Amino acid sequence: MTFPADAREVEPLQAEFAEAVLTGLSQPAKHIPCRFLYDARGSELFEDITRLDEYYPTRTEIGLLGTYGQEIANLAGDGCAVVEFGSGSSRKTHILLEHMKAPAAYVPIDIDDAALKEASVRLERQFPDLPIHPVHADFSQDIDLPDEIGGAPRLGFFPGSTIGNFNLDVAVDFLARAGALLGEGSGLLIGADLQKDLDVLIPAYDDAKGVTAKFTLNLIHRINRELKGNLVVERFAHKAIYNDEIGRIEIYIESLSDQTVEILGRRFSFSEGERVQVEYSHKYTIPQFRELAAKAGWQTGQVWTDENDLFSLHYLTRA
Ligand code: SAH
Ligand code: AVI
Repeated sequence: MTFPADAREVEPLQAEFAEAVLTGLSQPAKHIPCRFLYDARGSELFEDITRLDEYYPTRTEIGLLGTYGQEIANLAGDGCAVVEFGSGSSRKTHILLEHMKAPAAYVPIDIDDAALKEASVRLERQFPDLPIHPVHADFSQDIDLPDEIGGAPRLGFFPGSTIGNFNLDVAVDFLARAGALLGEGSGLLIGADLQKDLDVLIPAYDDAKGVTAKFTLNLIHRINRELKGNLVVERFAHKAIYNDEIGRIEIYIESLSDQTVEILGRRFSFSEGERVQVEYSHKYTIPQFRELAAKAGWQTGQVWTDENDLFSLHYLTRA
């Protein structure tokens, strides 16, 4: 395995965190971009979410990959370099790799270095002959693929419906940049969560054990630790609502009282009930998602769904 120099070193990432928090909390509608939810603890908590009964996306997508893995591998062809966006624990990747014929390399890309390294070491043990080239980077910025993968055909893999965490226009922009990065003739296997009844959707983002709340509120601990914050976590709450008009879950940190806090020596006031938006999770219909992919220059092809129409996996190609 090769660990190239981080595309963005730790210091700039922390400066970006400071800038995002100070700017985001100065706006009339307070917000912090969701990528900052994923420090080492955030990634662990996300893993705990994926194992909750209420959180259907992970097990459903794993089921789809198991059932249709061979069909997917046949579409991708032999000798592909698999490039995974937001790889996290890479828990789904082995299912894909096991079906693929002579994959040329695996390139996991993630903003959380700890998760990236742990997953790469684990996959290296599982696939000792597969070259693994982890890239520690923010995929919302321009990134380069490692030179080592050379001219191998590329299969992008973007599971989990992480695409849903982008606003719709940002999602189109991301898909267009991913297309340019992967290049002509590449494929992209992408998971997209589907619209469904609220009695299934809401508990997936507001579970009985409070794990999702811990994941959201971990951002407060991160602010306190990394940005000299003095926020008292018990004075805030996790709030998940469904925006029916846009078709997305919206996650907020809600202030439980009027209060003033300090971050990096600056004061921020919150009124009781005021919310800081920290994540969106868009839910699509299949035609909506295909339209979004087409807008970004991808050709839409096969779509696989589970028997309850909870989740969809799309195979896109780039001419
Ligand atoms: N692919 C895994 C993990 C999804 S969780 C799955 O399907 O279960 C989302 C992952 O994307 C996390 O590992 C997080 O660290 C990563 N991530 C979020 N925003 C990112 C960004 N802007 N750049 C790179 N990685 C990001
Ligand atoms: C990573 N992403 C696809 C998750 C989702 O379902 O939108 C993040 C998440 N946030 C709370 N629960 C899960």
